Amino acid sequence: MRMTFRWFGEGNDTVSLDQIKQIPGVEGIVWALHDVPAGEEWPMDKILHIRDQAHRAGFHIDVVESVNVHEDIKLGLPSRDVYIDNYKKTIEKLGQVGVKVICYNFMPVFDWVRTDLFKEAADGSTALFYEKSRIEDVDPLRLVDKINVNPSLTMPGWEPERMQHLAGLFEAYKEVTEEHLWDNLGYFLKEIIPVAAKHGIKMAIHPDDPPWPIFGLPRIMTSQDNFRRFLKLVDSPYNGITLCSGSLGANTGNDIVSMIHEFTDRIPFAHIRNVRVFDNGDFIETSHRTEDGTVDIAGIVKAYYETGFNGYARPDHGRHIWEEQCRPGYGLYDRALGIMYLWGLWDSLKRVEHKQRKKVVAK
Ligand code: CS2
Ligand code: MN
Repeated sequence: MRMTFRWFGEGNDTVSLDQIKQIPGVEGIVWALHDVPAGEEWPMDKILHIRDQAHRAGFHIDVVESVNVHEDIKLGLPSRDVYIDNYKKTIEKLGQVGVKVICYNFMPVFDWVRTDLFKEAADGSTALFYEKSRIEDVDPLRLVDKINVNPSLTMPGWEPERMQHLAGLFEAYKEVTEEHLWDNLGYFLKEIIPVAAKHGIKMAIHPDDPPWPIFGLPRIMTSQDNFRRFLKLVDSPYNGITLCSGSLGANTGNDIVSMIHEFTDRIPFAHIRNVRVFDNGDFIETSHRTEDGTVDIAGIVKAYYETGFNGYARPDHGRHIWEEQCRPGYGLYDRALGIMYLWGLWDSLKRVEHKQRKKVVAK
């Protein structure tokens, strides 16, 4: 398990590279050019700028999250070919600077969706929260108005520019079924995977978060069956998964341990975090500790250990604790605690294995 930490870049993150350096065992940052709109080719000078900063701080830049996919590609519009071409050029450039994994997602319109970014827990910490009824009963276009009056609801994928086009986007997606989305994903993969393979880059799709359709928009990266289907779209080691335990874990029907065993050679990147799912379908993000949520983090780390996982991992979202002011879900403290929990589990598995080996040798 090669530990990494997401960093949003200078001026765009409350956490510094120097702080990340003090978290034990972190070897690389997970990065992106957050100011380049989806569909545009990434400029080399900006890529090199981040690379140099990371290298100076002693980190590698092997993992990019995310190179976002333009809506026209997901919609399957004729204009997609231009955006796919730009995507290929970006892959090529990232290959030139030694990137090994590109994380992306294929969620229509929105990235992860929550109803509360700072939901307070009994201990005074706050965390990202999803209140099912608030999403299900809502007309997304009316939700946009609510967000405008309450900026704390702002989420990735909810940028003001995007909001302006929201009505048009919903109109465009009206006719798009899950099967269309599968076709459009297949088309995209057949174009980009050969380019990624040529440059030694593993593409790693992120599950939909939450893993079910919202606002009447189709979502397909949601379950073990669908990931199995996804991997067959292009059966190549360069077509892989970012296995995000928190996203998939919001549906308690998802058996993440089983997914790790089944998809073992196709998981170049692991997001490890916990959530607590309530009986009514609401969920809140918790500490990484197994007991605090409904996701079996200990079982997941054990599954990675047993399958000889040698890919990249990162703690995913964290709570906001010790009064830290930070990007929602992306503070320093709780993610650092998460890393230490993951190392604790990992190292004890290693220790047990060595002891068992010694016993066998002694016999
Ligand atoms: C989120 C997403 O759960 C997560 O990791 O932070 O924003 C994620 O980065 C994207 O969906 C990946 O493309
Ligand atoms: Mn994730």
